[in-house]
Amino acid sequence: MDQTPNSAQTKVEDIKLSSNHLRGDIEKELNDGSDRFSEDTIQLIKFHGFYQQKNRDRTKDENGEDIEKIHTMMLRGRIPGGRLTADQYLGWDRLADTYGDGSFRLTTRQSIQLHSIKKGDIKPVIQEIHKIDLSSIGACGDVVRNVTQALNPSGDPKLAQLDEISQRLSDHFKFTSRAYFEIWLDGERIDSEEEDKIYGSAYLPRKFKIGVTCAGTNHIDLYTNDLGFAATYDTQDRIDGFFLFAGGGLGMTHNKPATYPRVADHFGWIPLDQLIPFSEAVVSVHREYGDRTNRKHARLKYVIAEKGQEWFRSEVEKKTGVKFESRELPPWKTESFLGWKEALDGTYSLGLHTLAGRIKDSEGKPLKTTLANLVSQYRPDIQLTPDQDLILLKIAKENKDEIERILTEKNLFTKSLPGIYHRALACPALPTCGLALTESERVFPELLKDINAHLEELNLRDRAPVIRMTGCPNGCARPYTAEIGIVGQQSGEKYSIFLGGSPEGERIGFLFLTKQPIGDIPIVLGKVFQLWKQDQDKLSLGDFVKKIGVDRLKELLEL
Ligand code: SRM
Ligand code: SF4
Repeated sequence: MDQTPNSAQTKVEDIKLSSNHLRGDIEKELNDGSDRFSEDTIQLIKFHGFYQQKNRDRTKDENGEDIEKIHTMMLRGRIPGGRLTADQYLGWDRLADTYGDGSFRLTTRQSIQLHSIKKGDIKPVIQEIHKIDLSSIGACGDVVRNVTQALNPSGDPKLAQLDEISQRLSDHFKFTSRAYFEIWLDGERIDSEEEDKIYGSAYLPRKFKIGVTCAGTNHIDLYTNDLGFAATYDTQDRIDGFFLFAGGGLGMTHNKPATYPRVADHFGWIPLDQLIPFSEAVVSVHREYGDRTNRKHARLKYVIAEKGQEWFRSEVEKKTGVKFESRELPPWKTESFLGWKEALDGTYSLGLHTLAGRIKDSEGKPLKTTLANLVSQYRPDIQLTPDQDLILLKIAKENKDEIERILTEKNLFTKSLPGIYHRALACPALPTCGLALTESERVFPELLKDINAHLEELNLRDRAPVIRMTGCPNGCARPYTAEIGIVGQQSGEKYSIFLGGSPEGERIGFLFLTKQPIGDIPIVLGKVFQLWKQDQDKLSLGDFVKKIGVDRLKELLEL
């Protein structure tokens, strides 16, 4: 693979190429006694699954003097489809106490993040994760990230076949460098290594995301992925192929129209045996044509948007030697996974809403301890969800009432959760995210409470829209495909509001207002809800906004 350095390329490209297959100086710097890695090494540790961060809250000591920021690490797991055993869940839970800040976080890609790990503790953390048969390999960095997968609360055998599919994709795109095993797991050292057959020595120009689901069900927000597969089934209910989608991605920069969120295009149907060849072809189009001179423009979505769908289709067909088949895509109709569901084998599952995925104990809500106790005692399998929630699976009927009693008593479960909470997401933002312009996760509960008050007042509780919030325009909680997206824009808690995404996530919402102070957001949304309620068509909020358009909406609201 010709991936020689070129002067126009970004520095990250040089760092990858000269890293000796992702080793760089990681090991040397790990033992240098400081709390941080160097700028170059910061780029490489991402491939090993962790980021260097600073706590952006801590600026002064008790005497009011500026304090030097302590660096800590945030580590993310590779957990295809968010599937965990009870022991694996408990492993993460323990790590949060031993090495983290006593909490962990379920992510929007069905993974787990541990924050506040000291540099010197990264190695034991990775070793502990290895002991529970998991890793953090390629959870971040310019490679295929955690593969997401549709949820299966009722043990549906059609959906269960996706376990093998997401695992196969995840394994296939795991980088082959032994660096991870050498550095973190004291694996055997080898003198020379062949370059990665999929990634080459420069890896991808940027991150790459894959999600798998079955046609008609969109828990994974399929259209936001670089590559998405929606399975179809033969007459015996066995997967026989996939609709293939490519070119989704959400990152943008405010006021820079050259950057934009984009939903993936549907390219047609491929048979089951073409899953890996087509995946490789799409990844290699990204590798070959992605812009290595500008990381803000390096995602596959820009290649497809600029070179065109027909160019992309023919490029992929040339690489695979197989043509996409044209088939009609069935409509999306995604069922909620929250609450109790009876599974086909007579056991039960419980979909539990967590609000922004933070698993911690807080006053009056001992979520972390209660979950750990329940998982230890009843040993459910677990599936993490792309909505930052979790599903406890395979609960025996006789334990159902007791589990519900415990969770209800601890204020962790209610059968009457208002609709606005069901699919609400918020990214971590401050204080850990170095890119945050505003708060998100920490202000979200209060904001949702105020927004919900308007819905309740207007009797719209059962028609509540999908709402998501982020602390910057990168889109980690996928605000642009939500019906309401609130996106951090400026310090001082000023946000852009996007409206008009669809409940099933097939389109990008429209920019409605900019630089809105957080306190004004519920008020303005309350006014939007009033207009929506008067509409005779009884559409979802997103479809209503699309129908009348944001400009007309602003006119009607005199904004
Ligand atoms: Fe993200 C960067 C958190 C899903 C788009 N994302 C970051 C970083 C690592 C900040 C950084 O680079 O320093 C954030 C760490 C914050 C912290 O303190 O924990 C971060 N992203 C997250 C998570 C944890 C948000 C969450 O609420 O769960 C999600 C982890 C997913 C996982 O397990 O792998 C997460 N990020 C996403 C998604 C949603 C998705 O993939 O479904 C997106 C939008 C889809 C996409 O990729 O386009 C997303 N994250 C970004 C971007 C913008 C990329 C771009 O194309 O411009 C960045 C910035 C970057 O990469 O430079 C980013
Ligand atoms: Fe950080 Fe922005 Fe992602 Fe939120 S959306 S986690 S603020 S990068």
